[in-house]
Amino acid sequence: MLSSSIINTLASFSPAEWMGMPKNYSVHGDTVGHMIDVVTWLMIALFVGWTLFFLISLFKFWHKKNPTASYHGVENHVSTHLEIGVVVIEAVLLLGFAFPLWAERTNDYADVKGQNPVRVRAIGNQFAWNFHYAGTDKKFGFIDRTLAKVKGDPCLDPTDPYGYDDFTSSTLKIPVGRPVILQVTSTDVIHNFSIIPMRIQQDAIPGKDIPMWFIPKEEMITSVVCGQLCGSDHANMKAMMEVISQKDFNDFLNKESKKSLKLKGHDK
Ligand SMILES: [Cu+2]
Repeated sequence: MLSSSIINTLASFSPAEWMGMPKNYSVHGDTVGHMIDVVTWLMIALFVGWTLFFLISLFKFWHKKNPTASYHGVENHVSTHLEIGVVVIEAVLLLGFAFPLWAERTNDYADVKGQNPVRVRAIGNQFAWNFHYAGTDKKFGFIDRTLAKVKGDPCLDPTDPYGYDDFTSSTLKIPVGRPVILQVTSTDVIHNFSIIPMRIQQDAIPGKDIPMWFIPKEEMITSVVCGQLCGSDHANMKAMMEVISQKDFNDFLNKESKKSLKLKGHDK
């Protein structure tokens, strides 16, 4: 009884969260969190093991006790067995945890596209994020990357009517409980769009719109950061993300779309 309760306590303990990883807020996030925890346990074991080995070596091969060097080296095979053990654990992590998780994510993407997802383009630039919304018509205007004039430019073709109500925001606002597909891109160098509380990140590559998706479970406010060293001010490359109610999200869309139509002179 006691041993099973100890095992249960250990299994529910998250070393990654203990070391500062924020709580999970996405539907798929617990499986990713579990994998991060298993990897963290392995790293803790390796850290403790290597530290002990270092300390034992310091004392065992102390100069005073061993005035002449040994030319035979290690004769037993403990280190070989340990190395094989680590390789086996790493193979299990990759084949047993990472691959199935990745397969699940890519398989589910087809279903998510049919579940009325919210689509937003996340545009990285040195050193900020810009979020491009399709507006109330839910259709993005034609994107022509040769039109890029400023940092984080959504590169909208001004002659495409689908783009008239498109707008951009420096805060990422998304509704709770609905799949979100973010199309991640960049207008300069490679960045990485990283939402730690949603347990997801994706490289932002100039010239490509790469989708990443998740379903936020609760209303919350957090910061989204750049996860790829991208220049001198990389550490300050962050933006706010707000998970809000569907009603608040609709109000936000309507208000910003109207503003955009007015600004571009298409509000008649
Ligand atoms: Cu960056």
